[in-house]
Amino acid sequence: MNSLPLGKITLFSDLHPKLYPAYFNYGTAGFRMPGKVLDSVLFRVGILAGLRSKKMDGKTVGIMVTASHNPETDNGVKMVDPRGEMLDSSWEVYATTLANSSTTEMFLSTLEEFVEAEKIDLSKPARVVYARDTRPSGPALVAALEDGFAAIGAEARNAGITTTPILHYLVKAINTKGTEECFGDDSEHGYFTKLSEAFKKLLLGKPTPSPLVIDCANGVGAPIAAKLAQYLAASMPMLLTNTAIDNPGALNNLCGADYIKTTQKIPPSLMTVLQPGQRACSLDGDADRLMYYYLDSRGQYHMLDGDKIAALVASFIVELVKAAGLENRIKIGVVQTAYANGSSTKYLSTRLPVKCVSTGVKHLHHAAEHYDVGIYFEANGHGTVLFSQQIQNILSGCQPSTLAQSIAINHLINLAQLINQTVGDALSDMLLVEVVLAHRSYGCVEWDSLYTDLPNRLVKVLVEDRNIFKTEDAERRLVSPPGLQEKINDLSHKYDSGRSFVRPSGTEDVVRVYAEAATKQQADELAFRIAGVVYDEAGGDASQRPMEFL
Ligand code: NG1
Ligand code: ZN
Repeated sequence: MNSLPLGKITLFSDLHPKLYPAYFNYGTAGFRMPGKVLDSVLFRVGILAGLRSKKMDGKTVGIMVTASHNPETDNGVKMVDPRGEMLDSSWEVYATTLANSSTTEMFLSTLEEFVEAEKIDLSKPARVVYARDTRPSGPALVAALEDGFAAIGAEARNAGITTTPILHYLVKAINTKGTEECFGDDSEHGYFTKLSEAFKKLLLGKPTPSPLVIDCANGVGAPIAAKLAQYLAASMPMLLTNTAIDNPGALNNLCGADYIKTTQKIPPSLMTVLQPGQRACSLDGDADRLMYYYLDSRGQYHMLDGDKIAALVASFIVELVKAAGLENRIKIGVVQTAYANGSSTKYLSTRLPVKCVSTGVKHLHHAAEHYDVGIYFEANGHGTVLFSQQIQNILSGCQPSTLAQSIAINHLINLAQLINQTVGDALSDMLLVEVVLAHRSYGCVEWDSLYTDLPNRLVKVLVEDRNIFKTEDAERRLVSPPGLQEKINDLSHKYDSGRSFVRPSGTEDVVRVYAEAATKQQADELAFRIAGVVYDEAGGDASQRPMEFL
């Protein structure tokens, strides 16, 4: 087939008309909107994924139907490139244009222009693998996606209900099958086997961890963590909570990683479950984010976020590389965003190079690829560690001269297996944390004491047009509206250790204000004062002005 099957696409497209005037934008998290408006978008993404596969010489492309930590009524879709990574940004623009064509006719002509511009060889095969989370709107959206596959003639594999990171794993496993870079068996069984075997090897000779409470956000993490528990058996005792995937409205509601990070509170459902000193963690709705927390002996809540995970993991890897005698051959680095707590940046910078990039996983991932071992975590708990192929080859070919070196090298090899290097993976990251805690003989308190977080506050501001906000320097400075950054600086300087920045969200129609300062009261005050200034500059309806919270 050397031209688009226009007749077939028309027939199917008429079944999935664009009914809503909404503007669809393929942002940092793909398309994300109320589930009910997404039918036409899913159909078109099905076609686009087929074309992406053709463009990539018939390699398998992934599609995940999820809205992550958003409320249950939202849904979304994102594409995964053949190496298991996020869709190439140049295609995000095409996705947006195709999703917004108002009629089948316009959709077809845009599609034809796009095939021409990208010089897509339509005779190539199209292969896709797709999955969804547990949202009630998922089945209908998947049906629309499947119509897209049928319209373009893609060979489609349904991975069922699974986590975003497992879908990324499958994409990479399928595309590396039978090659030197084989990522693992291309099945959920392959994923669980890879993780659980590496975990057991890394814990050999260490005491079994005490039971870990896992808040599954009433989402897809629940059935998947339950399966993982079977593979890990007695090596990792887990207490799964918030597993009610069939309870309407329960997903991400008063629980989950985003609730933990944004409210800085323990989920109410864990109040009676969690014992002082016991480790707990929360996944988000598609299980790619992870937050840890605990109650101290006085019953006070402490959060161990993505920054604390980065600090724990980075210092462990630095030590292993030294113990392996490879510190001159392996360049390790950490990547953060402006949301990283100032104390974490200080802690990490004394140990290894730290780079700050714009918000969004793709920026972190790409920056981490510049190191031999690149560690990246967003404060919100999304992150992973990348080991370059060259380093993995060096590790497996290494001739250690001492027993200590040999042990350290084996640990590094097993870590590279344990970590889902395609994308942040709450379950893989959780096992990583447990490994480091076991090796260090740390409980939560010792881990928490690596450094003390600066109190911080994140505030959303509803403005008329968030597009007038433009930033530079990894989103740490506003260049537009003019003069606003100076006001932010003046206010920040009034507070001890004050730091603040303002940027437009990539996933919500809001502007975000982040502030940190020496005390909680100061951080709150700074955030709300800046939110007020932002609102006065660009807001609309006065009832939406952020209220002072002191
Ligand atoms: P936006 O809405 O652009 O702030 C949010 C998160 C990001 C990232 C994306 C993608 C914060 C402050 N922002 O982006 O870190 O995770 O969603 O899901 O947490
Ligand atoms: Zn997520």
